[in-house]
Parts: sequence; structure tokens; C-alpha cells
Amino acid sequence: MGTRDDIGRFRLRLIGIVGGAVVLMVILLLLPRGEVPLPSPEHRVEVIARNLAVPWSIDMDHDDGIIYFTERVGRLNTIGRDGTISTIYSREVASVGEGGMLGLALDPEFKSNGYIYLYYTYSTEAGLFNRVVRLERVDDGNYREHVLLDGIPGGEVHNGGRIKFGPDGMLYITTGDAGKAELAQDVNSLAGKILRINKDGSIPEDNPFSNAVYSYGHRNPQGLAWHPTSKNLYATEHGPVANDEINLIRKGANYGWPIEVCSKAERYEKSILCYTVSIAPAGAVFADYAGNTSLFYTTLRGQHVERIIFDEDENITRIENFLTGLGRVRDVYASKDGYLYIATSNRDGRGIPIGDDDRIVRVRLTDITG
Ligand SMILES: [Ca+2]
Repeated sequence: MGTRDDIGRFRLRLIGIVGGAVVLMVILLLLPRGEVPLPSPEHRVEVIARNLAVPWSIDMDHDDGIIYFTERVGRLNTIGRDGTISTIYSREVASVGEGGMLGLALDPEFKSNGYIYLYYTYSTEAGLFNRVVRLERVDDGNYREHVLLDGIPGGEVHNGGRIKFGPDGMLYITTGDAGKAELAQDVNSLAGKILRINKDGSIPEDNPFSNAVYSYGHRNPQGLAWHPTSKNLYATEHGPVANDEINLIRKGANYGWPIEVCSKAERYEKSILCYTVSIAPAGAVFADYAGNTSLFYTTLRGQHVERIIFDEDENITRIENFLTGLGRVRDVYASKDGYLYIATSNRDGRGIPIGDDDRIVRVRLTDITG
């Protein structure tokens, strides 16, 4: 920071941003009030929630079609089948920097137990931390928190925050290095890891380090997805400046941070995809599209949804971009009835919110045309 070149670049960037904002405002002024441009019309994007405060995770109860999503400020909401949005739970969180109410997962047996899992940042005198809790419905209709995993190092940046149930029925959790890069290499720290716990919070017997750690050497992973056939786990990860990674996650493996990025050295897991121009990949999901099993993931800096098409041996055959025009996008969810649900992230402090940002939109997979 601080060299003349940096300042020059910063000014150029600023001119670019301001110029872009002016063009955008002119476009907005030409539109009917309240309307915001959507991605190119052939995608048939439908806005299902608007004026949100950084929606971070989406999940769905497939039995009744109700969508659940978090807002980073500390709210858990539902979208009913009639489109009604309700806040069903809220709590104080440390919504500072990249922290706040982040991950969300419904129990695999949600229909019978109604359990909802959350990952959020909180503040104590000792600093910022993250924890994973299970919400249980109590008699008066409110929710009670049952803490499953606590004391995950937090920070103003790099809180990870994605939680998802794997095909093994266990809960996987991405954590960031909390701004303390060296913690990622310490297998006794919960920072900079992909964690795995049983759904009651206990440690699975076959975890590699007798604690919650499943893989290590991560900087700030924010997306998890399992291949539907092989059950292989893939994760997205934000790199420093560039070097964002898509990784195939193996139990006990070291992904290199902060010693290596996009690991060129033998002793670290090599990313399956390394971005030398940063896209900041976040939420991820597998879905079938045009006859191919594909890994979809949102990109914050890239401002689109990206898709990797694999062959039968899970080698990458093609990479495609979709859905530019929404701004920053944080999470993507694939419903069983063939839609992708996508949450924007333009009010996260790094975007340029317009109109009714943030939004959750959906697009039918068959309507995505490239
Ligand atoms: Ca790495």
C-alpha cells in the first residue's frame, strides 16, 4: 500500500467505479420506478425476495416448499409458497466486517424434528468468535439455541461460515483463518479449516485429528457441495488478491494456506481450479443442467454464477458463466423441482447496491441459455 503506483491505480479504479455508478443511475432513471435491471431476458429470472440485508445462506424444506434464508444482520427468515416473507428467529450477532449470521442448514430429518442449524459471529471481551447452534422449537412457538460447536476464531474478515450436511449425515462447516493466517496450519485450531461434527455436536470417531477438523490449510472457504454420484466433496475458497481455489476435499489433507496458494508443491493438495484473476467464489451446489452433472457456484467479485462441467472421471471439461447483472452473488441453492435460487450480496460493504437490493432470485435450470 501507499506507493504512487498504488494510488494511481486506486484513482483509476475510483474513476471506474464512479463512472459505472453514473451510467447505472442513468439506466435506473430511465426505468419505471422500483424496477431494477435483471440479467439478460433469456434467463427468465424471477425475483422472489427484495430489500434484504445481505442474505447469506439459502435452504429449503422440500416437503412443503418453504424457503429458509439468513440475513447477515442476524435474522432467519422464511419465504412461504405464496411469497410471504417472515422472520422466524433473530438474535444479536457481531455483524461487523464479514461476520454476522452466515450459515444455515435444515436437519436431514427436518420433517420429523424441525431442527435448524446456524453459524454466526458473536463478540466477547476476548474478541470475535463464531459458533454453530441448533435451533429447537419450544412449546411457546419460539426457538431455543443449543450450542454444538463454540469458540471458532472470528475476525472482521475471513469467518468462513458455510454449513451443510454431507451424504454421511454429518455437519460440515467452513471456517476462515480469522485474519490470523498461521492458525490455518494448526490442526488444534478451528480456524482456516473444514470441520465435521455429528449433528448432536459430538466428534465423529473417524475424524483425522480427534477433534472437529476434517481438512486444513484453508484461507476463507465459503462453499461446499457433494458430487451426487461419487459423493466427493468440493469447496470454494477465497485466495489473497487472486489465487481463488476450487478444491476437492480429502479427509485430513492440507490445502497449503498460508505457505502456498493454488498449491504447486507436492506436499499440499493441488486445487482443481485456480483463478489468477480473483472472482471470490462463495456458495456452491451440484445440479444437473443440459444433461451434465455440474458444479455451480456464486462469485462475489466476479458477479456471476459459474459452472464447471465434469466428465465421468470428474475431470473438468468446460467452465461457463451465467447470470451476470445481479451484482455480487453469495449463495446458490438447487431445488428438487429444477430451479436455482441465488442470493445477491450488494449491501455487504463491497458492492454498489441499487434499487431493491439485496434480492433472492430464481431461475429454472432449463431456462439458462449460456
Ligand atoms: Ca490452497
